[in-house]
Amino acid sequence: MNFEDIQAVKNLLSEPQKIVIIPHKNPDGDAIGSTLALWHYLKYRGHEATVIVPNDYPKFLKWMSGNDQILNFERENSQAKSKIEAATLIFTLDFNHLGRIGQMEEPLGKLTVPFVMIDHHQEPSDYAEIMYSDVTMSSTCEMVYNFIEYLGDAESITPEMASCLYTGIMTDTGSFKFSSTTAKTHRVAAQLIEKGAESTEIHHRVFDTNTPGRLHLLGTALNNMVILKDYQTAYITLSQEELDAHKYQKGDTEGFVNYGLTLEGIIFAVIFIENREEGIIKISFRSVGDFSVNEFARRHFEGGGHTNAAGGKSNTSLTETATHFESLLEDYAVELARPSI
Ligand SMILES: [Mn+2]
Repeated sequence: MNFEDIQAVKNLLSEPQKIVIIPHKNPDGDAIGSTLALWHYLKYRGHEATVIVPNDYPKFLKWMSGNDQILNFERENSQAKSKIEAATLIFTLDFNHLGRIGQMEEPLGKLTVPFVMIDHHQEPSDYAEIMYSDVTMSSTCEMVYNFIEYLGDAESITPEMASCLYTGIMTDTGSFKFSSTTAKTHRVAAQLIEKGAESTEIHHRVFDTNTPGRLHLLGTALNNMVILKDYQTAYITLSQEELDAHKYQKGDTEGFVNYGLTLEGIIFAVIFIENREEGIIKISFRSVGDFSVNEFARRHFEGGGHTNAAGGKSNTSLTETATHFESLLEDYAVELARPSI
């Protein structure tokens, strides 16, 4: 954030505001952790603040302090709408395009109040008056930590806020292993532990919450894995039938895509998940090294994200999508034949 932006935020926050804080649709650990930490902070600063999520999120994120105060735009629609209409300031966190918030795009598009964006995804659109956008950051939670520090308030970070921020940094860095993890990321994490984040407990709460159904579904996913050695690529398919057979719950397939990358010599991993209700195939892409799944997802599957992690979708069947995907790889033969790190 540059000096002017910091001054502008200080100005905005110098008077009590009615603030709505919004993460992207299908919020993950970074989205929930960053919005709740900022919510605690803004309340501490004397503002009226509300976190409104576009839709529901997995149970393993529902333990964070302030979770019970979050409004779900789908479930508490009229309450959420009136909060949005009354807002004097909007924060959007962990996304950079209003298309990422589903049905909430409509009421937000009508607002004339200032927006503040805090985000680390590529190619931000320009809806926000104040943009703290940095694609080199590990997570929005690391940025919210910086944001509070820029405002001179790092001292005000409570154990609750520290736990929220630690959660998002931990989940968005794949437990501090992705290439976006810097020395600074570790320093921020260390600060958060010093401020009261219980790292062991947070790991346990987020990662050790498997149900038998989820582990069996993982078994099916791994069985379905197709390995394309020539392209150093591995992909997984999961049909709606397979999800139903294992009593699929939201969040159950979280992290499955990463298993492909644990194979020796694999640098590109994908999972295709059928969603019959929405009539689409949801896709997650992961890579190691400089093969950009962001570009791949943008170009072929109506998606995007980061260089090494992106999402997308397809409107054809599961089999057609997988076949189409395989047919695309030829064009990337050179990039996908490079030696991995
Ligand atoms: Mn993030």
